[in-house]
Amino acid sequence: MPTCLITGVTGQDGAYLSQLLLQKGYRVVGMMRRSASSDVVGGRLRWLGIADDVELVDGNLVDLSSLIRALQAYEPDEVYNLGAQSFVPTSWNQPLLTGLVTGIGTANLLEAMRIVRPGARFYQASSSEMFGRTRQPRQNENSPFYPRSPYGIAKLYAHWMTVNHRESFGLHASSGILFNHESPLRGIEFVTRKITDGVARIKLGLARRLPLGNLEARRDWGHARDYVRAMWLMLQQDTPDDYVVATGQTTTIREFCRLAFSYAGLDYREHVVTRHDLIRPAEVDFLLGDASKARDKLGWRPTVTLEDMIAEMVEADLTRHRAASGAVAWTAAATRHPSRGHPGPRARQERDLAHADAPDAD
Ligand code: NDP
Ligand code: GDR
Repeated sequence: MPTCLITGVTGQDGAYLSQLLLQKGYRVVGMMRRSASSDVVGGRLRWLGIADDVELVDGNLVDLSSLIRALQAYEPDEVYNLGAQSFVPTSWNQPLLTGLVTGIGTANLLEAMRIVRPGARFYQASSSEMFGRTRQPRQNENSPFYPRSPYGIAKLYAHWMTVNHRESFGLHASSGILFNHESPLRGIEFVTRKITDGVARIKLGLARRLPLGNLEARRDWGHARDYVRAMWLMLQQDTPDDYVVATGQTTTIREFCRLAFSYAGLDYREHVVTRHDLIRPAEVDFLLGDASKARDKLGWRPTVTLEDMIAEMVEADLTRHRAASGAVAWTAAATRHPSRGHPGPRARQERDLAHADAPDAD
């Protein structure tokens, strides 16, 4: 039975990747950083019903010794580095932390592998944010990088460290340059989930307005379940390499709003308001990925349409809010609104991080 180690196992992709690898017969070991709210933190794994099947190891990307110990203890065949400070707006408020976790953290893990487990295969979660202010109509593996945030810059460092460890030391290290991917397990602060959560709240009479920032930015959105399959495929290749993973379709935030609200029989123009403090100091205006290399070499293709993904996300948020009056659910969205009571500490923290992302409750 092959063993994998996943950093960022408590995040969206960590949960779906764990599910995929368990289905494929892997022993799945997930690295989890210590938290005072660990009962809430593992909620995505519980949502997928796999919490008891993933072995959790205490560790942190900024602590090299914890990475070395985890590699020594579990001797993984494959290591997936999904851990990061991944929210772009936070990276302007906490640029040094973002550099430390998202950038240096990757270098720590690569170094730990070089020392302890040089024969294992390594996946780095690189990002389309590295293309940033792109001038190319479609971005592929050869497109120039121009990151626009401390997050994008940290990811670029991590990306090149991955390439460099492959070329310098022969590590089987691959980098997936993934475009935005979403799901019902997406963090509430990211725009798609913020919108589907807002749609559900407005539909159920819990809110009337949804404040957003720039509605004209374009993103190439796919489904996380499809994208974690691409990660696994990369590590099954004889030769490590870098791959863009994207749908090849780009959509504005405005159009995403229109689709999500109309799915619930609502008109977004009656509910979405622009809040200027949600507009970023530097924006990535346009992303559209060309995943032909992943298609040709990995046989990877996306299977979920944007419309189907939006439907799945709105339905999940409606279900969460309907259930919220009863049991406490995994997410801030649910813990924040039960019976309009006080938000829990983690919900408050997430709301603050997202600049009071919750729709107006009046
Ligand atoms: P999430 O934000 O949902 O998850 C991030 C994970 O990283 C969480 O498990 C978090 O733990 C963990 N983490 C944060 N800091 C540390 C640390 N110091 N040490 C160890 N773990 C840490 O991200 P996604 O699942 O959406 O994305 C997975 C990866 O892919 C990230 O690296 C992201 O930057 C990258 N990416 C994501 C894309 C997307 O569209 N989703 C696109 C391209 C790249 P905790 O639960 O404790 O906070
Ligand atoms: P992004 O995702 O920055 O692309 O990074 P996010 O969903 O946060 O923003 C997408 C676009 O929506 C615009 N926007 C808003 N965004 C948020 N979060 N909240 C709002 O209210 C809002 N209004 C408009 C943004 O300006 C932006 O243009 C995600 C993360 O998962 C990264 O970790 C990953 O690397 C990239 O995707 C690919």
